[in-house]
Amino acid sequence: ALWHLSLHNQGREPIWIDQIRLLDLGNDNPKRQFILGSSPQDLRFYLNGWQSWSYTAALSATSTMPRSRLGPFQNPMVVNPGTPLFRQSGHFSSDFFTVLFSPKDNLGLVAGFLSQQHHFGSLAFSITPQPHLQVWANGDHTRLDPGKSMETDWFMLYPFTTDHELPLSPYLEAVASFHQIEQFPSSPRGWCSWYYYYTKLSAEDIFQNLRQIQAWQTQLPLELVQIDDGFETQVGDWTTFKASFPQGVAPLAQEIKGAGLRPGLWLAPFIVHPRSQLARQHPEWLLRRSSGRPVNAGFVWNTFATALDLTVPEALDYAAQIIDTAVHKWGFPYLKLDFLYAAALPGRYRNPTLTRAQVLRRGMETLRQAAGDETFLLGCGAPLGSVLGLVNATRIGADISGSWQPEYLGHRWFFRGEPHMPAAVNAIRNTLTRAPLHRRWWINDPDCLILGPTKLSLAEVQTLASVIALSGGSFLISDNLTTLPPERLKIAQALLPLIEASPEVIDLLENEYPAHLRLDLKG
Ligand code: 9PG
Repeated sequence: ALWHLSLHNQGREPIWIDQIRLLDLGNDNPKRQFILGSSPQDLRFYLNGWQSWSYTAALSATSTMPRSRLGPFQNPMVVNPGTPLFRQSGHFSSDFFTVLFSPKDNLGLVAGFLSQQHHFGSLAFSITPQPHLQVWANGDHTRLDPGKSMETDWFMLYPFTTDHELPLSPYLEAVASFHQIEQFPSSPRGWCSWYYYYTKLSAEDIFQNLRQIQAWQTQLPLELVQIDDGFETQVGDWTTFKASFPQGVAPLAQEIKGAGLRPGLWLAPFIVHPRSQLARQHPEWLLRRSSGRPVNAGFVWNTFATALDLTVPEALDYAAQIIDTAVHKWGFPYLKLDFLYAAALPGRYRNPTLTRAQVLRRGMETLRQAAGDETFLLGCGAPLGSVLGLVNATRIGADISGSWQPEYLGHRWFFRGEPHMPAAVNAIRNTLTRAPLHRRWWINDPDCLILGPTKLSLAEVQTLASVIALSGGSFLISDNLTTLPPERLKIAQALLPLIEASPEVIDLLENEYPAHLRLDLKG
């Protein structure tokens, strides 16, 4: 017996499926029903997480959505408040797009929004009481004039019946063309300070690693030196520097550039440390809950962070100023812009007529304008649909770490299975499940390689490094290069040539993509 998949608009308010202009289907399919195989139990659901770090995988229809057990510590960061987290098996949600697929019958359905300019689009699929897909644009205005109709984003939906083509391609390409994404730079190859030094970083550490990169220029030709978190006095206070950076970061940019390399800098322009000067001097720039307390942007840097309200013009100006300073005054042509979701938390915005998605999108447009078109922007902690066409690369998974499974302060048991926390296993999963986005929407950033001795076994280090290299995305080593054992350096030397291929070669490879490397939702 064949069963039907139907789109309907019950159960969640507000749902605008009737206002969404279905491409392809038009009025030809008034019942919006699709035959998707003989048994709902055979279906797979592709669950796309909201932002860079969010869990993404294809789940079987009888399984349960993974969710964090850390509640208000994690969820403000990685979960879209407008997308439900189901606890029952057979109930799933996804952000921006999804794929339903029956490997047994070789039938499937791709459903997704073309943009996130107005709303964070959400999708939910349940196999009971009968299999159905719900699609809605989050109605998240803090104040909506009654009777006023709201614009939403285009939505695309199509069935596929064969594995002779990449089923996601028409969707991914439609999204790219909507955002006029046409060409991609070559994938960055370099060094990043974070996963060895964390915030205990000094200007001297940057100099020493730079010297090592120069010394290895022939055996390991890197081109980017990216300074991560740890130079600023506090997250939010971007123009005051820690004692370990006595001259700030501008001389480092000079030095890196002088060595023929590209200087990169980490910034998190929308998130605010509660004990920063910024929070103290401009309490009116902070996004607040209805209680008046600043919003919770998640537990990071051992505190509950908060965020700017970008509908306060001075707050948005401040964020843009920092980008302008980093690019044009300090001399960084590469910026890693992190914790971008923080601009779109639920709260009492000064301008309540904008949706959270609009606030973030406008914030990102402003940052791109401040950076100029020539600057390489990497989006991190970024709701995927919101940065399309505005960044050159996007982090597509959780942070890697020196341990395979998530752990925190040495505790493992409590954090086991956490889906979005820093861990090699979480980074690798998303590198695989979001591989189709690479060079269609942006350059994928699978996060850094950690080569040196950690809790990871040598086999785990090799696995992590191989997955990163084969992804074709950014290839950044995050070790103390001056103490890296030669046999660990060899891993990077063996893999780097894969990334070095010119964009032309990569395009050619992709056009001739071997069938066995295609996104295989059966697997
Ligand atoms: C700098 C880091 C690095 C890293 C980024 C981001 O879930 N968490 O608490 C969480 C904390 C930090 C974090 C990601 C998640 O890392 O991804 O590469 O730049 O900030 O502070």
